[in-house]
Amino acid sequence: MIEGADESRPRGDAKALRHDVIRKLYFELAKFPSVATRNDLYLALSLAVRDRLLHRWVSSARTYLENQHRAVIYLSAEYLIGPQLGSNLLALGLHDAARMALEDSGTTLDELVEHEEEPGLGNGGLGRLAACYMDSLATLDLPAVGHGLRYEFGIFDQDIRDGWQVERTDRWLRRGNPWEVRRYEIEHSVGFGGNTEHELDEHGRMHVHWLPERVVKGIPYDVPVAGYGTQTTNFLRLWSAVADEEFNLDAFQVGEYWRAVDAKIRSENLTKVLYPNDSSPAGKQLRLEQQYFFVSCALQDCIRLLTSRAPIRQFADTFAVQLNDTHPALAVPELMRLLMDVHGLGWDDAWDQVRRSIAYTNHTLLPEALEVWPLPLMQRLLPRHVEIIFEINRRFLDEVRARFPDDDARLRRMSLIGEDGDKWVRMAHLATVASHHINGVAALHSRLLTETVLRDFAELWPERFTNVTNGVTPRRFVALSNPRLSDLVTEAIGEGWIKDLDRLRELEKHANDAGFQDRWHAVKRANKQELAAWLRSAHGLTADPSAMFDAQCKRIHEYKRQHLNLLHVIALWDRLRRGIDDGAARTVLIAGKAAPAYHRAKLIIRLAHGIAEAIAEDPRTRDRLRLVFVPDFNVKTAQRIYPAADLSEQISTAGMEASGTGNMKFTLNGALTIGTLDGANVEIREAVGADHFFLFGMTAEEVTARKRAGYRPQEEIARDPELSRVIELIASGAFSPGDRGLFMPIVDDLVHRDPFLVLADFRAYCEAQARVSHAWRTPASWLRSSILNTARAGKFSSDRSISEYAENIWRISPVTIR
Ligand code: F58
Repeated sequence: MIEGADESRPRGDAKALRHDVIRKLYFELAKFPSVATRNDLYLALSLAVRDRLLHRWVSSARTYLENQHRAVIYLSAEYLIGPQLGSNLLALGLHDAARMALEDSGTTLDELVEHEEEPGLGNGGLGRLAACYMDSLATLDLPAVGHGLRYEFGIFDQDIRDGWQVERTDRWLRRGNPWEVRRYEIEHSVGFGGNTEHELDEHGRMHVHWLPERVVKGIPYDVPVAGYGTQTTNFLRLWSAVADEEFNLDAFQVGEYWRAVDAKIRSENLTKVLYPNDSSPAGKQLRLEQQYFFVSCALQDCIRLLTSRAPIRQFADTFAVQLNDTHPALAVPELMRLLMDVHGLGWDDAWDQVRRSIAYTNHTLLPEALEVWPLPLMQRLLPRHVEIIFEINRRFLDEVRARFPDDDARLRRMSLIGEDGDKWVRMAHLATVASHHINGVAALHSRLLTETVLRDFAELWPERFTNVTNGVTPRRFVALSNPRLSDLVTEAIGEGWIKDLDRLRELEKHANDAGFQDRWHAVKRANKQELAAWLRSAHGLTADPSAMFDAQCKRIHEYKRQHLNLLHVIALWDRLRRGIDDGAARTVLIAGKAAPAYHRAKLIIRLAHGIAEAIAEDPRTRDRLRLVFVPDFNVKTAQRIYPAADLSEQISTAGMEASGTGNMKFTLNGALTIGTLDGANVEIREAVGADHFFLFGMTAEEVTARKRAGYRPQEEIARDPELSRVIELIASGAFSPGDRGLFMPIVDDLVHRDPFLVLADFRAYCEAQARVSHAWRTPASWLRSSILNTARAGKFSSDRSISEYAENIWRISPVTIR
């Protein structure tokens, strides 16, 4: 045993850091300073910072190991962690040291931070939430491991060509990834296919053997997650698939080299690429394989750790397993299988462990987003798991039958197996039946969950259902991305807010102070100038920093209604052409990726570009209105946009956005919201005050009632001449010169179906926008509202969310690292 950890502790001053950067250049990268590229310097600095992280990480691991604390096992198919250098420097308090360490190196810290390519291991809100939660878990000193997948290619990069989205593969690993540590000593085998054998032993007990047809090996790459202002450093364990045998020897010996290599390639395809779908899951076999692969690795890994020091029966006392949506729901049958078939527990004991360890978070009510897998596919791929699912279902339906006798319709609704001609495994039902708690992600969403998709379950087990409203990390989304605002806030109220976001409330006392408002304004203006300069230099786009920055950034989806935003932009443009100016110049920023197969979403992006061009070409309008589509929305671009926004667009059809988290990031950065009563908007409005929020549109109940009564979008057009004109402008080819048919699919759908009630909310939206313009014309009161938005947004810290999970769902408490 080699001791001496204390001598190994790297120092945090600029001189030591500089020394280490140079050593990393020499001994990790085989370069000397005068030939080092920017990437070399980025890697060298990151590796030097990583040493400092690893030191804390090792202390954390050691403390957890010695004291056997209950830990969170967060299971998520996605983690959208964003670039790591800046956030790790912030957590370690090394920003100034790093800046100084790079003096006369030929580069600057800002350049190196900008150079980093972010790991795009997620689609959108759900993946980013998992990353915020990992940050808060570490910051709150809660022991946690996040398990996920190490996709070789993350979410695609979005290029725009002639106004169309073009996808480019995300080769994020090509220049090296200094933040991961491969664990060579750990690997787990994951089986697929084959069949099961049942055998009675001499005591009459059944033993089941699963004989998989093929086996893939999972190897872990760990990414440290440092808490802010604490020693605690947790980690993400991302699993990568490799072939079980480097070569299939039999095939090799008979000279079939290609067949031998083929199996290897097939195994390694498993973790090649993230499915770029948001809201509707891909029903692809490979996706199911990915899901099973990572939960199996994660659970085997937990059991490996547990059984090295405690009996298997302590699983549930040792681990609180959280399912981030249903993507990891195979954890339920897999844990049953491991406990029974591998570790010899009986059904009841195994089920008790499952029920006491697993909890499930639901992120969507959209019917097309609820995951189901074809039963035959699952039977082929995971025969043993299907047997277990059937047995869970049999016992579960007996329980339902006992509570609700003679109610076959209910049994059919609740079964884990859906039958509508074909048979499906309903993953939300599987997750719900096994979980001690099921939560939605905002108050409204959690209520609707118990009234709609999981209604029968909530009736059966009301005590299991709860809400945890989402939150976002103030470290990345304020302290790191908005340094000007952070400095101003810290000067006014001290730096405690970064770990205790409710302290922002102390800003309220400055909200009426003209001097403070001026400084608040100066921060926003500088952020807007910086964004405008970047848009110009990186993309050749024009934004006007003296105009209101009106921003909508999120995946492109009809339910999020970017097209409602566009209809309003067209109305403004048309008014300007007719000499009607509401006195508020605007730059409307839209950003977001469309799923590659979601043609309507891609057409909406194309429409945005058509409108942007028409406005920019018209000398009567271009100085008063701009539409800018910001390409390739990801964590890095997000960090540029939130600090610069004046107005946040949260305009989904009520009842459809589970929570939203961008809404919180905008609010924290002092943007005012125009929004519907949907998701967490409801709580944001409650928190900041109705006077500082521009509300419009139907409620979720009104949406349901309206649809039930038979909604006819043509009637909306008939009674609203401006709406009629706007639709007519699109149909006439005003935004697609030479091709009147281009946007017809959008027009037709709005006029004849309009499933997201865009037209029904159009007038109310325009009226709310008129209130926005009116408010904008009185800067002092706008600034006051802006300050109050920030001051009252403390609730939306992910620290608050994680404290609620820890207390009410996981029952774990903080551990101080020695
Ligand atoms: C999002 N879901 C919700 N899903 O839409 C959003 O309202 C919420 O704030 C957020 O989760 C966090 O709770 C979401 O992002 C996905 O991206 C899935 C990816 C995999 C396929 C199915 C959708």
